[in-house]
Amino acid sequence: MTDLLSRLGLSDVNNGAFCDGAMTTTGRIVESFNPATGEAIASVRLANLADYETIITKAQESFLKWRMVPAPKRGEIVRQIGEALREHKDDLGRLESIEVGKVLSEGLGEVQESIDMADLCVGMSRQLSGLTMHSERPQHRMYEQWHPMGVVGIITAFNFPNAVWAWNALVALVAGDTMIWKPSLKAPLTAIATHLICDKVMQENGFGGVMSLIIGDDVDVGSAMVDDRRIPLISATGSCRMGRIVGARVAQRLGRCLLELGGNNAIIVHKDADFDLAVRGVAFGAVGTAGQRCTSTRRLFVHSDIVESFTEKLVAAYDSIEAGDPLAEGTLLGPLIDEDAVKTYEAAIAKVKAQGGEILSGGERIDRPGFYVRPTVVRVRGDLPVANEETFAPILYVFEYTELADAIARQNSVDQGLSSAIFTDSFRAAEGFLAHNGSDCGIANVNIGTSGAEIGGAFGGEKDTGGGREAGSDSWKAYMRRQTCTLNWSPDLPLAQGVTFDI
Ligand code: UN1
Repeated sequence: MTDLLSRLGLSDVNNGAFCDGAMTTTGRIVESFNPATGEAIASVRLANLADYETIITKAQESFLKWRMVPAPKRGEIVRQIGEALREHKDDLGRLESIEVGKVLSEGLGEVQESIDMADLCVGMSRQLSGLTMHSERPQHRMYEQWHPMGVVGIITAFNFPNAVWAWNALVALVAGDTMIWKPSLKAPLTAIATHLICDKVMQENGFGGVMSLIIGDDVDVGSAMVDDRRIPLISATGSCRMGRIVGARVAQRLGRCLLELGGNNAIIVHKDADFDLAVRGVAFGAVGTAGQRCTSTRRLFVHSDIVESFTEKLVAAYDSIEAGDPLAEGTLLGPLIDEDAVKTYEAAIAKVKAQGGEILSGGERIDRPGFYVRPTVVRVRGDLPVANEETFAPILYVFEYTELADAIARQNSVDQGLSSAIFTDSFRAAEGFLAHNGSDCGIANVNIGTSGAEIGGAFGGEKDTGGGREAGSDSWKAYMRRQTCTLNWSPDLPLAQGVTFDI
């Protein structure tokens, strides 16, 4: 362990702020725990408001230089960041498994997601293109161009402590922005290691200060960032509760917000679904990452013709899943992040029982060190209000339906709108699910579960999920400012809309 930490530039007690190198922080000490054992890994001395002030000043200064670097040259530096992440993939993925309890293939997969982002952003750096329009005036030209925006504030959650940063940071880099990253206090070591790997590349290229990291409390550092007019864009990933606060505060100063918040994602298993495919898709969506993805599957709507046989197969699959050491080969189920998460799981199970849900599998804490719970399947007949809540744990609520339209309506009936899926071999059912009156989510899949999206698409969702889009497609537009330009190369000054003003 000590070797792994030192290879990643970490020590027993780490500074909580980095801007063109480590800063010396003096705040309270926060320990990061291995959720599989409950043991401390290493700790961080938190940063304070004075550190924040140093960082924002430097981020603004660095912006003046960084924005003038041609985008493809910025892309070339992002290519080098991708290489550095490749080089450290194994160590970083392992650290993530240790710090947040993801099974190793998911820890490595997350670093791969960041590498994929780097590759995407290299190409993106040559494609930040605007439209041209035809002017109504003779000898005039109209077009749109995209400029770097400034300092971007990136707030991330514990569950994707590497890739969600990369979704934002690498796009912001090619867009010409500088950035301040505030990670979750539950996964600070992965954040420091990620920052050190990537910022080394920035420093070697003469651009230290473009990327910075601040680990501090929400009440001072988080608040300062959210309210700071020097940060034109805050991109925040986390709970709906957090997003409501951040969204309102940023709106108060008329700043721009990119929110990627909770989900209460459902899979519909239609009567003609391929059973094996559907069981695997549902199990990965609901049990993978111990149900701690914003895209985790939380609700299942199964056609009444197959509900008994499908549920039986699913429960058999659940019963075969053993919890284990996230680093051990073959482990499918790791721990929840901390004791609070176990309490939240137990509180939800208590509500299930009180509200009349039938627990078919799981429903309790696993008796071993760390924060393990049994993945749980709940059969719902009638109403179960707790199923409308996003519990960040592996609890799956199974409903039955007869009409597809009804299943889609019930799927859409929750507050969040992140991810959704249908398993079917019917072309009509699939298209119906994807139609304007189909799924209301930002992500809608056919014969694929709700989680594990590729970075090439825009990622995010509607309603209480916050409406933001990160990662691929044209998400880069959120990190740049648009400018509409009209150029007159005629000897006259005609006015638009036929207005005359002759003096
Ligand atoms: C998250 O849980 O916040 O689609 C992100 C997925 C991953 C990202 C999840 N690519 O499940």
